[in-house]
Amino acid sequence: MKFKTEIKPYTAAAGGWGSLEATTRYVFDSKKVLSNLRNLMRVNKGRGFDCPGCAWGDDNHSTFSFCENGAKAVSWEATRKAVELDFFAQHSVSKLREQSDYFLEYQGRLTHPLRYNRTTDHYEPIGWDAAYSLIASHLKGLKSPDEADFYTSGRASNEASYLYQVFGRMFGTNNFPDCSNMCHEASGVGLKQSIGVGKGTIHLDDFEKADAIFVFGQNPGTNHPRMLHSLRHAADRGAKVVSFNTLRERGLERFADPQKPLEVVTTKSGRISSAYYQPNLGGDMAAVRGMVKALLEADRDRIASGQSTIFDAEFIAQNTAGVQEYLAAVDATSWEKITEQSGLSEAEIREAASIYVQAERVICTWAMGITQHKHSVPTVREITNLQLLFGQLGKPGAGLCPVRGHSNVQGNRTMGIDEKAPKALLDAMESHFNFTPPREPGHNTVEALEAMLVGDAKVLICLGGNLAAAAPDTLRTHRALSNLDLSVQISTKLNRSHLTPGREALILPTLGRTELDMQATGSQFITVEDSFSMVHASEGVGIPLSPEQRSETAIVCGIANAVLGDKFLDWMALADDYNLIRDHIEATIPGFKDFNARCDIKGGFYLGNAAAELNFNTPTAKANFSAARLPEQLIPQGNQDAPFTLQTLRSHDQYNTTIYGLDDRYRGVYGQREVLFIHPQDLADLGMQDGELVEIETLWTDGVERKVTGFKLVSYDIPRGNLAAYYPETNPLVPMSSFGDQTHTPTSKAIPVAIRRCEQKVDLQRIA
Ligand SMILES: Nc1nc2c(c(=O)[nH]1)N[C@H]1C(S)=C(S)[C@@H](COP(=O)(O)OP(=O)(O)OC[C@H]3O[C@@H](n4cnc5c(=O)[nH]c(N)nc54)[C@H](O)[C@@H]3O)O[C@H]1N2
Ligand SMILES: Nc1nc2c(c(=O)[nH]1)N[C@H]1C(S)=C(S)[C@@H](COP(=O)(O)OP(=O)(O)OC[C@H]3O[C@@H](n4cnc5c(=O)[nH]c(N)nc54)[C@H](O)[C@@H]3O)O[C@H]1N2
Ligand SMILES: [Mo]
Repeated sequence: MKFKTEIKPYTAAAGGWGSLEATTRYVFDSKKVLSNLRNLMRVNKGRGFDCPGCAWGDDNHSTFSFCENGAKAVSWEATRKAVELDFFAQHSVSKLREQSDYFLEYQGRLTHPLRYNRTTDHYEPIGWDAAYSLIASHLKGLKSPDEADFYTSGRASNEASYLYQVFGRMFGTNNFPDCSNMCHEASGVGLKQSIGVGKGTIHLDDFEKADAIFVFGQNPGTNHPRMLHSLRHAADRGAKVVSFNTLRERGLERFADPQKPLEVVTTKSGRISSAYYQPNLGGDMAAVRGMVKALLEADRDRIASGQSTIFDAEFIAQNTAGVQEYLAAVDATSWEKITEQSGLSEAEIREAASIYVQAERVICTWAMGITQHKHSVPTVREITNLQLLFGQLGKPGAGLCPVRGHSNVQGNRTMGIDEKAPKALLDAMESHFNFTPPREPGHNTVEALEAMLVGDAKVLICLGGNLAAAAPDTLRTHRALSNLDLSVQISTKLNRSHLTPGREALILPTLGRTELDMQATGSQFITVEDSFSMVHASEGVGIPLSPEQRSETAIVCGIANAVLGDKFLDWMALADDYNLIRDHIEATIPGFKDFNARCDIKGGFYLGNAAAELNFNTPTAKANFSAARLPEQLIPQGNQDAPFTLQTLRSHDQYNTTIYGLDDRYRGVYGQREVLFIHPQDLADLGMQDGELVEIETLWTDGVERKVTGFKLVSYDIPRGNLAAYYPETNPLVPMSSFGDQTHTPTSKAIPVAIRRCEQKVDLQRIA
């Protein structure tokens, strides 16, 4: 595969022609054009299937209910290309390891269960029953159930993930590491401490009522394209959209709506952000603290001149605890520290504060730019502090909105995929299923990897995902995975995790959400939960490529049955009829009353959110202000003198570790991924030029060398001293021991690094 490489600034708006063109290119590239299109038309409509792209809600207003990146996700899954069995006969695992992630997934869908043969270094076909028996013999042979880890990526349905955790707990462990541990963990932890519930408090239609929307550390143009519609409509009716992002992201600046045919034809684009601030990596807590400081000063001036307070005094008095300690912490934070740490000027921060205070109803959204830092929990809580001061909870058009990643990652948590499950969940499991669940917290993702490294974890089962590429510290992660006795990957496509087998390994090919799931009682649907706590039914339409592929739910039941038999549950009956699983969910998880009946509600049903109704399930029974100090340093620990801080992020042509293509259109990068964005003045100071190749080295405290080479410098609108490069190519640079306080989330947005010129120099085609 050869790609033309160039760097060419993108000048059009996000989401317009370019976007539709790209969508069709992907659809037509894959082999089954017509059924692909039909699939797309049904995404998020009627029963149909839920888009596997992201966790944004459904708006039901658009003619085409899909976005460019949703279309890529669907057609990538719906490909008719299959990895044939002779592929594995031809290629050894060691040989495949030399291939790129793009090459691996490009081979098509996995269609047959496979077992790794260590002697020949090849995967070989195995029958389903033999595969289940192999898993059972390993699990039953463990000294303790805690030697097993059950990983979940966020695509699994409510039904599959619910049974998966029931099985894991009946087996005897709480070891449920998941992708959320690397993603929005800080949102859950921070929000729970502040408002008693770890989820967003708003509905999708609140975007139609907000006067201002503050978007922190998020790139919706690429990662939540349907959110752009909400932002655009809000901007059109005069709401202010304020972005805090270290990079200038095209999708946040301007957006042409592909759902409005006229705009597409004229390429007329609307402005999205009314104001755009570029804080330092990790500088958002200081920026928000500064906004509050400015507002507190303004408030004191008003009070001194006999006017009323700008804060929502009544809300604060009735619903919150700890405001005095918080305001004291604000007073104790100097402007000097705020501007130094945020990288924003006092004038910029005061301007953002004045936009905020002029809005009656404010929504704050955020994603990985907020959650993948050492001090992410206090940052989430600082955003919450600001919202609490103005009573932005419990009213329409206002609230808190962590925008989730994987399409059902929020649902997975609701279903009990949680290594430190709340007591209520374990109690419900115990009384409903009549077994004694383990009570000790289990491994999160980093702890699971550490346990594998030292041999404390011996069996890993992965319900989706690609831990080998998604986890930090790639070399250590690979060593951890290959140290396992058995690694089981339930997957749709070939990926890096299949190439880091333990002593034994299985690949179990599964159906995707877009596909017909036929079981003994007929076609089954599953359910998912979006970022707005809406639960929807989803039913696939595509004909599976192979009769050997099984649904995730059926696979979980097959494994559980092989390990536990029908001692607690008739697993095979559950696999035959998912309605029965939903009955168990209804009996054990709050919010699912009449679950099966409510699956017919068009657009789904709302799970409810106590905090949005001003009921706070915290020890104080109030919403708690957090009086945390700003961190001493933005860089986690290690070498504080590191010349640069690197963030690792997503390009436009990828879904996490799935690489669809090598372009990042909105950032002007084509045909390549090994690029490093840098401020032009930093480039000049280094005596280097655009297009030169560098090696990037992490400066850390443990003496381990972490380096990647051959990254092409690209000057970009980014704060001085900050760098950006794509994930997963830069995962070797993220130390496993660098993670968020209280979350263990790898600090993927704050890696202290140095860069050095490499041998080769490449000329860049730069078109102004
Ligand atoms: N097409 C597509 N859709 C996806 C995904 C995908 O890979 N592809 N992944 C899904 C998943 S799992 C997730 S979690 C989400 C991720 O969605 P995002 O969080 O949007 O993903 P990232 O690419 O990591 O982008 C982080 C953004 O935050 C900014 N940023 C980084 N650090 C900071 C900071 O310290 N402060 C501020 N203010 N900004 C910062 C970056 O410049 C970038 O714009 O998307 C989901 N949707
Ligand atoms: N450096 C750095 N690292 C990061 C991040 C970052 O920003 N920077 N982001 C982190 C974040 S936010 C996340 S969420 C994680 C993502 O971590 P994961 O969720 O583990 O990774 P994915 O790349 O989403 O998983 C892709 C694989 O899932 C399988 N798959 C796809 N669809 C299905 C399905 O329907 N069922 C099953 N069973 N399998 C399926 C395919 O085989 C595919 O290869 O990565 C984290 N890692
Ligand atoms: Mo994520």
